[in-house]
Order: sequence, then structure tokens, then C-alpha cells
Amino acid sequence: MPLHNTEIVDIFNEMGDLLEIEGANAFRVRAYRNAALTLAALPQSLADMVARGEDLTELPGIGEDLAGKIREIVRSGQLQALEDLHARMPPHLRELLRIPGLGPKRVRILRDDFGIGSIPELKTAAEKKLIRTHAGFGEKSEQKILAEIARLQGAGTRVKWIVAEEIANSLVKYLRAQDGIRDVEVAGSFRRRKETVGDLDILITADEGTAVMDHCVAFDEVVNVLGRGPTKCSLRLHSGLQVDIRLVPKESFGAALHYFTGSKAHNIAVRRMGVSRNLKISEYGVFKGDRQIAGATEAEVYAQVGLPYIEPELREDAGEILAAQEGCLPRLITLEEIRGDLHCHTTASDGRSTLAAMAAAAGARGYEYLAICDHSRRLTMAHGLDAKRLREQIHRIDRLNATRRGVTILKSCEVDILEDGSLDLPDDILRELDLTVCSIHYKLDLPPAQQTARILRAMDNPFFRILAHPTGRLINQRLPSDLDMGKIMRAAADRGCCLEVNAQPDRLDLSDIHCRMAREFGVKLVISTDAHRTTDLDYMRLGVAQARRGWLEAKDILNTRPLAELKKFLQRR
Ligand code: DGT
Ligand code: CA
Ligand code: CA
Ligand code: ZN
Repeated sequence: MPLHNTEIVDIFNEMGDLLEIEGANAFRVRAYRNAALTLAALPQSLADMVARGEDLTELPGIGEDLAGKIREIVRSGQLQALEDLHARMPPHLRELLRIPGLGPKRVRILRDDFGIGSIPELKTAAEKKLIRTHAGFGEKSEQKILAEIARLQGAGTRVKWIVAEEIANSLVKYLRAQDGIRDVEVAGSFRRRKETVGDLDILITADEGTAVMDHCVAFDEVVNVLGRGPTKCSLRLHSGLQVDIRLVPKESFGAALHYFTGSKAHNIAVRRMGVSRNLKISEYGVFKGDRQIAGATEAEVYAQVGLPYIEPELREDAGEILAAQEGCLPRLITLEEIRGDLHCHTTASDGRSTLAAMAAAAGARGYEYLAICDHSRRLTMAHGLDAKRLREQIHRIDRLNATRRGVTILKSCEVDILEDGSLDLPDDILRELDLTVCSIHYKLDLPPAQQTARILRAMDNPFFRILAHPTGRLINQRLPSDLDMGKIMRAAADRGCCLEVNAQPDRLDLSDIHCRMAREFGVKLVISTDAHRTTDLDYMRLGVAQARRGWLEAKDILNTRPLAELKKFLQRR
């Protein structure tokens, strides 16, 4: 069974967590975490690399030891070092780390002093008001623990889009390789590019007589066949994800693709338009009486109800049908329109690639510009830049720009917004930058009014340019800060500040709804990857998808502008 990179990433992350709970050497813990980050961003399959005997130590952060562990996982499907840890620790202890506010130290206290080894045990103890008796906790954190547990248990099991993508890709590739199978398309929320995906919905066309269902259930990642008929099946994959596959006739493919792409609300609205024209629209086609009059393509389906083609990202019944009727659908931004990335890191702070490597990688992607935004001091302390080191970085960039042709490197910094709303670096150094990317990395749970005021106050600084990952949410993991986004957007529009659509697969922050809202407020946005290594620059496609779900066009996004124009926009009004 081919192993996905994500499974190795999970094992390394778990190693990092368990070692940290055990109180292991911080360097060892970090080695696993960094390796997990590297591997998560790797475009090629580790299993393939191992099979080809490639040298894994050439990957950043992977030494002999970790390379050996990767090979061990690929060969045996498990890691002995992790099994050893499991033997010493309660099997569900690590889940406690998913509760915001519980770090490894506190998890260790819970285990040592209360004998707690799982979320249910923690819940019981908190309900009995035992946790608050410990000097390290108190009543408020006990209540927070209970609230977070309630939230986690309601969260369900939707997977992040990028995780679904890796699984979908390998299944689609397998299906396309089978004799007689023609079209294979992933529909559903995956095609609409939702941030998370509940299950995969796949449509197939094939030549007469092809044993399509046999091929489907023979895919080697299938662990359970949940249902099977002559033209459809439901499978549970090794990863836990469910897949619904349907075989459809060629002449119905467009209608089926439309139906199974959804959303359900969009389908119902389109079908209702059909009814008013005496047409029946189903997954089999568009019918007038008993006669099929369309359905081979999606465009045909829309044309029958007098609509232009509507992009999947818009199909949420959130105004797209009216916009289509009035001929004012947005011309959604595309990846090709992006001219540069305005948020990335290098080895000068917590990045894994050097300045020169990042510049070269941006050049390889055809970019005109790349902003280097290593962290200010507050967040990473040891790694972060103070004014002196930032000035050295500025000089390095000046030298690089003087010698390199092609990409222009913009001088920037990811400046922490401190608790009182001041910025982490003095104005006289911020003045020397082309732009600043400002963000909150601690005290994420201030009361809403106070958190909003903190950001507004930061925007008062004349050197504030871009608010990075504005709400601080982490998908499936941390809720967005409860901000007054209307106030923030109005202030940003007034002051000529921009908001970022952060393309990290865990963040995708702003949300689609906030993207749309920004457009209404006339706030300019940037789509940035927040890359911490060269390969992260490819997250741009996720940010673009998020912006498309938010109805955004190239004109709404600053990093579609040529450099000269961008620079003009980066001037504050
Ligand atoms: P998910 O899987 O929860 O992330 O979201 P979807 O949108 O992929 O939903 P899913 O897998 O339940 O169904 C796939 C599509 O099939 C859905 O987007 C629209 C269509 N569909 C499912 N059930 C119905 C229904 O009862 N009526 C209509 N009109 N369409 C439906
Ligand atoms: Ca689905
Ligand atoms: Ca489904
Ligand atoms: Zn960053």
C-alpha cells in the first residue's frame, strides 16, 4: 500500500508531541517538528523517493537519523521509536494537546498529578471541579478547558482541503490508468474548494462493458466497501475518508457533474429555474417531457435555464444566480494573474530556506517580486529580528537586488502587534522597508472589543501596511478571534491598509465570507503564502481558491499589479 506523505508527517508530529510531553530535549523535539513541516510541503512522494533510492538527507532538516526513520516508515508502515513511546504513555494522552491552552507542560501535570490520559478523563475531572484545585490551573482555565472540549466534540471529522487533495489525486490517477475508463472528475465540496471536505464525490465515464466497479473496489487504499451497485459504490479509504463513486453515461456527464458538485442549495435554485421553463433537471440531464435535450456538459445545463457558466467556487446559492442572470458574475482571479508573493520567511528568522533560495524559487515561478518578511523579535525571541539584524537583512537584500536580475526582492518584516497595539519595532527602521506585514501572535483571546482596538491602534501607525492572517484561526484547531471585522475593514479602507488572505493550508484566513465583505468595504487584499521554505510558495493556489470563493477579481488583489503600480498602492494615503 503506497504511503502518503501526510502519514509520515503525522508520525513525526506525534513524535514531537510525545517527546515534548515527556520533557525530552527541545532540540530533538524541534527536529521532528521541522522535519514534519518540510515533508508536508514536499511536492513529490516520499514512498517513491525511497523506492528510487534517492538521498533523503538532501531535504532541508533531514539528517541521517530522520532519513532512516522515513525509510523505516515507508517499508514497515510504522516507526519503532513511536511504538516505544506509545508503550510508555497513555494512548490518548496526545489528544489533550488539541485543546487550546494546554501545552506539553500542562499535559504532563495533568497526567502526573491527576492521572488523566484522555479527553473524556479530563472532561470528567473538570466537571468535578478538580482541575481548579491545582496551582497551575485555576477556575477560569478549568472553564475554558470544558468549553474547548465541547467545541472539539462538535467539530466532526471534516478534512482540510489539501489533505483531501493528496488522497483524491492518487485515486484519480489510479482510475484514469484503468483500461476503458474515460473521464474521472472529483465533484462535491472538493471541487467547490471548500476549506474542509466531508467526503469525496467522484464521477466516471467509461466504454461499454468496462468493469468499473471492480476497478474501484480494487484500489489498494480501500479498507471497507460501504456499498456497491452496478453504477455506484461507497468506499472507506485507509486515511478514513469516504468516497462516493458513480459511473454515468457520457451524455449525462455534465448534468451529473453539475448535480454532484452542488452545493445542494445551488442545485435546488437551478432546478427551480428549470421548472419555470417546463424543464426537468436531474443528475441524468435536462428533460423536456421524456426527451433529454441537454446534459453532456455543465455549460449546456446552465444554457437551458438562460444562465452563463457559473464557476464551482461560487455555487453556494449566495447570490451567484442573480449575478449570472444580470450578467455581472465576477471574473474570478486566477493563479496566472499573481505577479508576486508578499509574505515569506527565510533562515534569518524561522524559515527553512535562505534568502537566495527564496529569491530563486520566486524567479522560477515567474514572479516579478517577493517580499521577505522575517519575524520581529517578540514572537520567536531567539530567531526574531531586532532593529540591528533587520538593518543587516535590508543591506543583504539591497546587495541581492543589485546583482540579481529578474525578481525584485521587497524589504519587509512580519511585525508583531503588541498587546497594547503598538508595533514591535521602532518607526525609524520600519521607514526603511518597502512594506510591513503586521500580525498578532499572542494574546489571541482578548475580549472582542479590546482585540479590535488593538488592531485599529496598530493601523494608526503610519508604517502599517498589511494585516496578516487577520483572524488568527487555524482550521479544525483554533477558532477565529472574535473581531469586529466591519470596524477593521472600515479602518483599513480609510487608512489605505490592506488585509491578507493567508494561503497556508491550516489558515486560509481571511475566510470566503470576509473576502466578500472586504470587496464591499473597498479594502484591497493581498494573497500571500507565508512561505517558510521554497516549496511553500506553491500554497498560492490555495489562497487563490479561497479568494475565488470570496468572489474576488484581479483588481481586488494587490499582488496582481506590476511592481511599479504595487509600490504606488503601498504608499499610505
Ligand atoms: P461535504 O461532502 O459535506 O463536504 O459536502 P458536499 O457538497 O460534497 O456534499 P455531499 O457529498 O453530501 O453531496 C455531494 C453533492 O451532491 C452536493 O453538493 C449536492 C448533491 N446533493 C446531495 N444530496 C442532494 C439532495 O438531496 N438534493 C440535491 N439537489 N443535491 C444533492
Ligand atoms: Ca462530498
Ligand atoms: Ca458524498
Ligand atoms: Zn509569517
